[in-house]
Amino acid sequence: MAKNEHSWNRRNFLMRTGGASAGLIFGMAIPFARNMPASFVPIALAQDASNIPGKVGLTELNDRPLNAETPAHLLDDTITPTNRHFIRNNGNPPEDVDLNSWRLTIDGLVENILSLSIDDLKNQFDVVSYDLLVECGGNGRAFFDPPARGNQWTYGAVACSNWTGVRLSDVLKAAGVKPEAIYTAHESADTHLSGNPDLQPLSRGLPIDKAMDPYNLIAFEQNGEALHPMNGAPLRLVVPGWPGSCSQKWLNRIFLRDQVHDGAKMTGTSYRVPSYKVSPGEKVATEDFQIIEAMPVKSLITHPETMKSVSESMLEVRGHAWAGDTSIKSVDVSHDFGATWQKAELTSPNNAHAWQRWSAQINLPEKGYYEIWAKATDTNGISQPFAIDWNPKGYLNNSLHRIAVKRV
Ligand SMILES: Nc1nc2c(c(=O)[nH]1)N[C@H]1C(S)=C(S)[C@@H](COP(=O)(O)O)O[C@H]1N2
Ligand SMILES: [Mo]
Repeated sequence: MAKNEHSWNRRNFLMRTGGASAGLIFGMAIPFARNMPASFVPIALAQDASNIPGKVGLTELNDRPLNAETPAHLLDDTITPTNRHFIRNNGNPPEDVDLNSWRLTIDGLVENILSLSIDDLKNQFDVVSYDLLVECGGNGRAFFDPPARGNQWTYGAVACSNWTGVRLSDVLKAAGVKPEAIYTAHESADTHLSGNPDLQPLSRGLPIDKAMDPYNLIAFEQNGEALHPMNGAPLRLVVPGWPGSCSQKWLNRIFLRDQVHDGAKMTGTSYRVPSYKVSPGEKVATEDFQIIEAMPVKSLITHPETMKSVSESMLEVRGHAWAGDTSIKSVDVSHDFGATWQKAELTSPNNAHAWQRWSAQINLPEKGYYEIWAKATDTNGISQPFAIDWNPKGYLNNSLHRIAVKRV
């Protein structure tokens, strides 16, 4: 909490002092100051390291439940190392996890109830590995104005690790989904923060069509090793393209239902947005909220690190871009507050649902403070917006990423 207050104060401080609009920042000239809108906030975020075992350089937002994000420049790898994969917990993770006695039950509206050990999964189904992107639905919430309650994620509640497991669709087929089933429901071994054993911290589900996407994995390995305990060891779902909450960690049960699943964090305003456009701060009735499905088009600048000083005029800028259930057509970058844009080079994804790398060489014409902005466009021609599409719980912020660069 204290850290969030700190960054809010810092933002307010920058807005109040108005240093940027005076054409100076950190004592440096801003060559493109004339392009900066009034009440514009230059980027300046403090970063804290945390001490979570097996994680390096994450910024801890909360310790109970544990929530930690990754600074953008530590997400520069094509495949996110496990020690940099963010953590989003809604409850208390299970302790003393035993790999050998772990069972995954598939029941509800199925022909055959299954109870599978991790070895059963490995022996009875195709084992596949994919690079799959997981992004929290609340990534970017910190920038909502008026603020939205919840973890104040900035940019780093997103990662693309290499996951190994079996296809969710193969396991569902083996169980034999009955025709009346329309939704999956997922349960796990983590416990509710209140300590009440009758409550679950999170139990999400998927419409059958999405559940049958061959890229959804029941994963037991992350980057070639056992899952990190905070990323769901020994078994989790990875459902790319949809909010991270669909990727149930510590998975021990999937049951099939003939109604939309109504487990913990499926109803009310959790992982839901108004079904129509609202203006910032508008009150919306709970019955007007709908479940978030595919995540929107987005990009991240992972190099250079924001606030870095560079001495050359030519600067390599790079990052990733992704778009829910579709892919990226182009990425454009600007170094003059959006007055002009240049096309970045873009690679194909390693597989469907992986993020795509992009890079650009940018010419900074003179010494001073610059911002680099990146804007991705998906294959449907939809681009990232400049302004946040505000909603009460602060979900789906895909406004374009900006970093600060000082040419000295
Ligand atoms: N069992 C369980 N699964 C969970 C959660 C949780 O709290 N409990 N959090 C979800 C949310 S909201 C997100 S964004 C992702 C984050 O995955 P990660 O912690 O491995 O990065 O896990 C999801 N799976
Ligand atoms: Mo999330």
